[in-house]
Amino acid sequence: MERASTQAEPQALARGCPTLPVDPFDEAFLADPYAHHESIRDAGPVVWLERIGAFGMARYAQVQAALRDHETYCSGRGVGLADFAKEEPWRPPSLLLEADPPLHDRTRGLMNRIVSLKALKALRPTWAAHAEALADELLEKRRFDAVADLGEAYPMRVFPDAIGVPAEGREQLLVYAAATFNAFGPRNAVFERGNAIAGDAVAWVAQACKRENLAPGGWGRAVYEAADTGECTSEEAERLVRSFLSAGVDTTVNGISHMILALATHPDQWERLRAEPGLAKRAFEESLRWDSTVQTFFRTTARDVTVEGTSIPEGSKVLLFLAAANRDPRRWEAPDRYDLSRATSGHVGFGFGIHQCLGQMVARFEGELVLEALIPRVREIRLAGEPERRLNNTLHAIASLPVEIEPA
Ligand code: 8QM
Repeated sequence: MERASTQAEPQALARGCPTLPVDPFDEAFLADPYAHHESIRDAGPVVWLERIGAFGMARYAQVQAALRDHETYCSGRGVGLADFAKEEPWRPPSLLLEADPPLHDRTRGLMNRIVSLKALKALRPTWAAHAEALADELLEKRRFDAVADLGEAYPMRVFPDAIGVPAEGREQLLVYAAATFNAFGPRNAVFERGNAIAGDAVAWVAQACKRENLAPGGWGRAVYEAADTGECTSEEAERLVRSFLSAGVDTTVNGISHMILALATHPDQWERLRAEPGLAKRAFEESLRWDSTVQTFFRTTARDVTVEGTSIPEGSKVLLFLAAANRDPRRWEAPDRYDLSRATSGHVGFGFGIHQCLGQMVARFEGELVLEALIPRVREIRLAGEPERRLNNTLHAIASLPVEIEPA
């Protein structure tokens, strides 16, 4: 096997930082990003990625500092490779993810009130019952695909109903999300493959975001109710509902799938979790640190900035390797180990700063409820075949994960 570090050897210091020839969106990289992270982290605190024409940061300290400094590292020019100041966005920009204050703070404030702890607590009994029913079905099967039958099945049973989207055609949410997350990368073959089949999904999502198609009592309708009180316009409400549908599915699908992968490949940790079910929260959190679903996001510099001696001019794209930061040995001890003893706080799997994941409580609820259903029922989880990857420009995604479980 060719060593990733050979490929990423620094070539020059033209910009005051190492230039790397590695393309973080080519298929070899996307198939196994963790094989490449070390060479990027070790090259320096800032690198120039000549293949994509962007700076990169892969160490925890710099990634976290950039996320914290939203004035220097803005989001309004896009969090993908495309600079919205120069290029047409793939879709009308998100009013949350691809917005800066003051717009961002207004939209974020109203969305935070909808996705409140109180709202989640109201859903908890239903979501717990779904998790338990699903766990019983999986025990009947014994052998199943932890992606299709659990990672996808669970969020698809609970999340679209919480938003209130139509039942017919919901599978389009997965197609839409894959295309959306690909669009943060370059227009490479991975993007083109997803985009070629996304037309129907884009149209379905656009319809699902309309007020008349959203069920009363759901979070979708609640956004329009905020429009009624003047907190946003109804056009903004439509696009904010789109944010729920963009961000809420493929992320939790792969988060739950990776959590199962972590536990299936670390049987000692599953045993410990069964002995100490109170560790369920940490088990999910550590799985996000260990394998971060959202691998990367870009920022754009809103002014000239110097980082550890490297001058980054205004208008530069900077690729933040969240997943590499979450395994930076400068920050984490034995970072490649999935370890329930670890203090996971500070991981950047949900980002950091003002854009930190709006749905993080939803994701945690889902992850924990799945675990709480499995822990008392399942003695052992083991791989029953090779996991298959699904390449995506932003997400670390799994296409299938064959597992076998033993009843408790
Ligand atoms: C990623 O459309 C949006 O607002 C949006 C899309 C994707 C995400 C967040 C927001 C981080 C999960």
